[in-house]
Amino acid sequence: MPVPSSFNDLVEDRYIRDFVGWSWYDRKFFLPSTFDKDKQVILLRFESVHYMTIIYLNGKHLLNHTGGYLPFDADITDYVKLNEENHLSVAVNNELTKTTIPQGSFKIMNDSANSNAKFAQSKYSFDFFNYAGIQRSVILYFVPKIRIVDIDIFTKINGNIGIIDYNIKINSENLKLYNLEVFVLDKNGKLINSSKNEYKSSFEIENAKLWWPYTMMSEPGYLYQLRISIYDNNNYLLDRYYQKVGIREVKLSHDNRFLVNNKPFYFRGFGKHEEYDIRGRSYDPVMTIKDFNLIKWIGANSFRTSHYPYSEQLMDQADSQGIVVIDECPAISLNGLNVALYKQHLYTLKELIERDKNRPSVFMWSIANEPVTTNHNSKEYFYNIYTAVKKIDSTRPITAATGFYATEINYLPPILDVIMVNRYFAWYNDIGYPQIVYSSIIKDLETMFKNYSKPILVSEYGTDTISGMHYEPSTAFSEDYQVEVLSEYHRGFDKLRASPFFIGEHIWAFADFMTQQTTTRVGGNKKGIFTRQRQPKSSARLLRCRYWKLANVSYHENNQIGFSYCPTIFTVN
Ligand code: BDP
Repeated sequence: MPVPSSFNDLVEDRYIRDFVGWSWYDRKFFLPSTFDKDKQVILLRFESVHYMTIIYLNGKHLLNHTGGYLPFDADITDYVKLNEENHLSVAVNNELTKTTIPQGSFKIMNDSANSNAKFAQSKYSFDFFNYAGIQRSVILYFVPKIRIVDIDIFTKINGNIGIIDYNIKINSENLKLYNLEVFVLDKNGKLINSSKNEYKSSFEIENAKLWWPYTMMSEPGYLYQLRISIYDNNNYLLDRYYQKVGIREVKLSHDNRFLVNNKPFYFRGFGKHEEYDIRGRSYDPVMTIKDFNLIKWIGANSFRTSHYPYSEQLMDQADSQGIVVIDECPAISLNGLNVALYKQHLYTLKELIERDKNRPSVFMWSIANEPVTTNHNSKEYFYNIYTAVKKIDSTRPITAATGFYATEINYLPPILDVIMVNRYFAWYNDIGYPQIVYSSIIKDLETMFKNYSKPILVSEYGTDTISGMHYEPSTAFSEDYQVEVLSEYHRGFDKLRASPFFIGEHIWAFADFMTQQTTTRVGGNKKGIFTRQRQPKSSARLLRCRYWKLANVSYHENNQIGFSYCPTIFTVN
């Protein structure tokens, strides 16, 4: 099996595609004796293995990890053999249970006619295929024994001054033995500030170039760098790390707007998946760049990592291209809340924040998607999750997506800073009647705001659409129907935009994606604006016209003034 990749779609075998249980990866590698055990350690880093992992090196148990989409590493210095072959074994189990994030189940079933034909059924209530395997890279690397182990960055602005608060940790208690040097470099590597032996301090940068989202400023995603070095007392360089820093501040205003650098920010973009043909949920450098180019082509400024953390390389693109991210943990469709689930949920959130805390593109943490929050015990569960996350990061608003209507009992919204809502008017309700969308979305969101007084973002709306299918008058699944339904939502959004609480619109979904097999899915979920191969459906043109209009930019990459991607209206004389 190649790494990185999901194993499911690589073989012509139904059993392997749908396999649930333990699979094993084996790899031999050679390390030369030039490695210096007194000065260095060897780390083995797994960027993502889905879902449960047990690692053995040379037959010895190294570590266990639970959770599918976040990195973990191990110090293998004392386990490796130098000048010899080493044997790495990775056992991966993709079985989901009531206490995994996300949840699922696995059963041996009787056929429905009771003919004694049995089959193994994996079931989950989330709507994406449970791809598995070593889905992101595995990296073997050397680091110095005394080294930088953690960096926390917080940025603020005060007039034209950009403030970078930092906190650097090294793996030694005896700081007197070392000298720490921190340089602030601009994008071109020019030194603009520095400090000596200050592990926790601040830089003030006059006329700072701020990190702005795409289309909000002509140079979006501006990144400074901290060059952090530790020397021993003989001025010998022990470790150096380059940490990118985008100076920006996000907050909610008293009148419920979302602000970036004190300016209102309106989210326009997508719920996405990180998944592709054949390779499944693997990091793909080619497709990642294609997706970012499409996001920019269409004039979006943001996306949600629905419904799990995406690869670090993809997140790097968001930072450097100025695309805003709502960073979601894999707690999707939680139901039957329990203590073990809570522990795993919080553990996953901690890992996520640990990984992405210094990313300027991450504007909010999404703690769940459509959990069942109609029972009273969900109140305590999510309040505790919220409080724990706030304790770790008080600088970013916390959100979650809810599928409940404004009139239903729902314990989640009062807990959140920002409410995300997933809505399927004229699809899961009243299919075939796009005319109900306009008044339904307005009524629902206005009631929601009346009930909770929080900023609201529509995090999903859409219809399944088979690329190339056309009907006039439009019918469900046709491109025409998707365009019509989206247009009705847009009319509603334009009315809602007059109120500050309505802070954005994310369509479901960026591209078609694979799901488990059900009678409502024809080769996966087809709500994409793009096909799974990233070709536009008719709705992509509609969205391109709308998003660029909303962007309201007075400049454009091609320096066209007064450009528009909306259809030209022909007049007949
Ligand atoms: C929403 C879910 C999303 C699904 C979508 C759909 O959040 O994961 O794919 O519905 O049904 O409720 O297309």
